[in-house]
Amino acid sequence: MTDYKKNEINIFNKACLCRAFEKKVYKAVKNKEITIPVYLSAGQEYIASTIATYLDFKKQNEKQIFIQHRGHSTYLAFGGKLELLIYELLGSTKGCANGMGGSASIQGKDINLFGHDGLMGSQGPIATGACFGNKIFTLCFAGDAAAEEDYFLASIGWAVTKSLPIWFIVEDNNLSILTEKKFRRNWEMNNVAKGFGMQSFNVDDDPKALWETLERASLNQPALFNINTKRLFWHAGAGIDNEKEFDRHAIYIDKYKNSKKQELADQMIEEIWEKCSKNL
Ligand SMILES: Cc1ncc(C[n+]2csc(CCOP(=O)(O)OP(=O)(O)O)c2C)c(N)n1
Ligand SMILES: [Mg+2]
Repeated sequence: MTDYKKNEINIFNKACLCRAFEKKVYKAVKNKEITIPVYLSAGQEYIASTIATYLDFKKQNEKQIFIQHRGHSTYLAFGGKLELLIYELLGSTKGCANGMGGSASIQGKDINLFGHDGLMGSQGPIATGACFGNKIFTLCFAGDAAAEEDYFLASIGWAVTKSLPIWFIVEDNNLSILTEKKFRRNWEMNNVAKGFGMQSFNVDDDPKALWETLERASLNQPALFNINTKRLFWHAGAGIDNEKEFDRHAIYIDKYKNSKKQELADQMIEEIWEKCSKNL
């Protein structure tokens, strides 16, 4: 059995948790239990679920993670505490960012995950600077638009110049709010990184393809992964731009339907959510 095959079910389990969470948040926004802006990551969960499972498998335990606004799945897939995220979205001081960060700026102190400040792409120089300072293996997540920012590109240059152990993960949903890449630029991130002399890859968020791509990169060298994905819901809030959007998770729900993992995750989230909301 390949390493990927051994781990596919672990990736699927994480994706079920992420999906269950986002479905619940969607409902909570609709019924106005949540009133702050939320950035749902449903549809994109195989990126974080695959990378987190891969790094667990490789025993790459020491790491620091920098994210941006669409980060619920990243937080959960890397082991962030579920209750703290629920409290955060409900505005409680018990939340992972003391109820002050909201969906856009979640923090994961116990998993070394640093939330975003709101300036698109700022996590590029911040993650690179942190990695330059402490040399801890670093993951820097960014959207396809955030990664376009000049300071983000300069960070890639510095990371490669100093051979830092940092992986840039570009979650390329082909959208900056509603503007597709083709209206914004005629170049691709992986080619820019390659121009800087960095290992770089362009791959879909298919977990097997992504796993095999991760295996080609070195954990102690800088790399950039441009990962093509699709968000299922609006940029912010609970709504659907395009009903016919491809949903990768549906393939795995069907493949593992006997496991009932999604139903179990949905039920678990409902129960924990209910407990948290009565205990703000
Ligand atoms: C410097 C800066 N410019 C513009 C914005 C407004 N803004 C917030 S999110 C966003 C789009 C982000 O797109 P991307 O990085 O691809 O992430 P996605 O929402 O697609 O996951 C924009 C333009 C901002 N926050 N910061
Ligand atoms: Mg985008």
